[in-house]
Amino acid sequence: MASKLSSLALHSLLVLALAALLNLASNSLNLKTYFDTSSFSAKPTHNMTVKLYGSPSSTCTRRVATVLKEKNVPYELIPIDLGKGEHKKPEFTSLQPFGQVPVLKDGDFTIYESRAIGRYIALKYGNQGTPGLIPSPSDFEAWGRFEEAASIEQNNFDPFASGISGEKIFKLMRGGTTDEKRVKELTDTLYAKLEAYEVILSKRKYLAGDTITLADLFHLPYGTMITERLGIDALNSKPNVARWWKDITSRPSWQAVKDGA
Ligand SMILES: N[C@@H](CCC(=O)N[C@@H](CS)C(=O)NCC(=O)O)C(=O)O
Repeated sequence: MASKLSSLALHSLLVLALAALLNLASNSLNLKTYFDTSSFSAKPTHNMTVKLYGSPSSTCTRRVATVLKEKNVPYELIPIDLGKGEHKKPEFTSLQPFGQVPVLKDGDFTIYESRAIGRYIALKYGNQGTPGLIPSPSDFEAWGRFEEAASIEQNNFDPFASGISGEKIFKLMRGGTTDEKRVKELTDTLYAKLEAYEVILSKRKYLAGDTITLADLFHLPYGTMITERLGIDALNSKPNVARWWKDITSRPSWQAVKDGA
């Protein structure tokens, strides 16, 4: 009788243990809802850490990382392997329909386009880190000057610096060959554009005035790529441009991410 009872107790214990195990498994399945919905992260999102989806070495990812550093915003880099085509997979294109890095997730808010992300960070975290990276939109003149400078970077610098990098680096990575004639045209145009930079920077410390803004920082990734990786010395060829370039490249924010976001 006693042995029957103890085998019953053992059986009940086993049933209870099994139920507990099943409960644990189902809870851990439910926990999935607390995790990032993308397959790139298995880390809980409830700590609200800003997530930067990108490739540590990508220029646009590092453009955003510099701004995060300037604004003292801790972030978690969620690596997207461009070599494996992770940026073209549905998990990623559901965040960035063009299939390009970077993407930033701040709580429930998702944003892409590196310069737009930079503006968002500078405004949202306006009260911390480096002040004045973006002016208040209610200061019309400062705003206008800032947008002018940001537009200069996007239209008079980036197409040439990224174009040269595209020809001399990215094309080769895809198995193509560099079009040297196009590189020469882009390089000549870049030098000519920097004549105008020299005029502007002989009157102001930075592109939008006497304090640094996002417009200056946005130059860093491609400027460094053409200077350090390709040996094109355009940014050191004129005194005021060189002074400005030395200033912005020596910022701790850039030094922290230049070799990897
Ligand atoms: N305008 C976009 C450009 C993004 C972009 O070109 N990202 C590159 C890496 S720097 C990329 O994802 N390249 C892969 C591809 O276009 O397929 C931005 O500023 O965020």
